[in-house]
Amino acid sequence: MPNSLYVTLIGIFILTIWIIWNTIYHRKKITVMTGMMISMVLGMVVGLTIGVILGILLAGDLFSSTLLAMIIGIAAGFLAGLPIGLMAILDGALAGMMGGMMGAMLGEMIATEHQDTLIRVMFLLFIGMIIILYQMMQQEFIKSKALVNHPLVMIILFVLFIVGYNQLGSLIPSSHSLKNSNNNHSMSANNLVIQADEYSFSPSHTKIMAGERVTITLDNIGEVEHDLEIKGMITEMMESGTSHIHQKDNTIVHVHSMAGEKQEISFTPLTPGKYRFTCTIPGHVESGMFGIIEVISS
Ligand SMILES: [Cu+2]
Repeated sequence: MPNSLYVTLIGIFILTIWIIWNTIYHRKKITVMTGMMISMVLGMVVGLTIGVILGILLAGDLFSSTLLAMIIGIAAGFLAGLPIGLMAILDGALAGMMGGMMGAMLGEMIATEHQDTLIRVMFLLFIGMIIILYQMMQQEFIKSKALVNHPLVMIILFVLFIVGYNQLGSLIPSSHSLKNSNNNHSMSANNLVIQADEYSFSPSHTKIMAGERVTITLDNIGEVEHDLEIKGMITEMMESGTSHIHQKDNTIVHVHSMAGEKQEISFTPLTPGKYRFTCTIPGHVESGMFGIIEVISS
């Protein structure tokens, strides 16, 4: 797991514990209304944020991500409501459940290229909400005079944190590309075999030379049909080919294989760069059927 993701998860954990601790410590001074507000906000933001992260990490397994996110959201709302009473518990647990469910769904559905940004946005929203919540608690019952509790100081700290946080590297584990860079049988020839199954490509990271004709064989070893599409790569297409090539224009490379079949497509990539390839069968890219093809200048 990347360090930035650890920072995010630890940040969520510490802030949640901080709010819960404050609720326990000041429980005698908290009215039912305030307590309900605290548990509701905390349950909802924890559920949502954790839900989005789990939805992304466990992409393709909406059941587990939803269940886990709901449990964590409910736990946060429950614990924040516990010192106050049953009304706050109910409010917090339900908000946590709803947040977890919605977050997991959003995480599952978001396109791969936006996953990183979404986690960042959710985490910063989380911190923003916690700051507002804490300021509310401060006005209602904490009434601390300490300088760090001043809204302005908190906002400055928050902005400094945003700057630092955005310096951190990618949040998304890149296990796919790491795993497959070892068995790199793609560099060798102009014949590239990419295996497809449910739901991944192997190798998912591959390199080809610009200006050289390449043949990609899509070897579908799975149980359902798959395809491979590269968008945005300027190519010179070959006239001849197998029946399953649906060539739209010279910026789309598309090859389709039924279960257990092999189909190939030949083309000459012209522009160096990194291109994403995906399976366009509905739901497959969301489940992890994508990869990177690098065109290296010769
Ligand atoms: Cu597929």
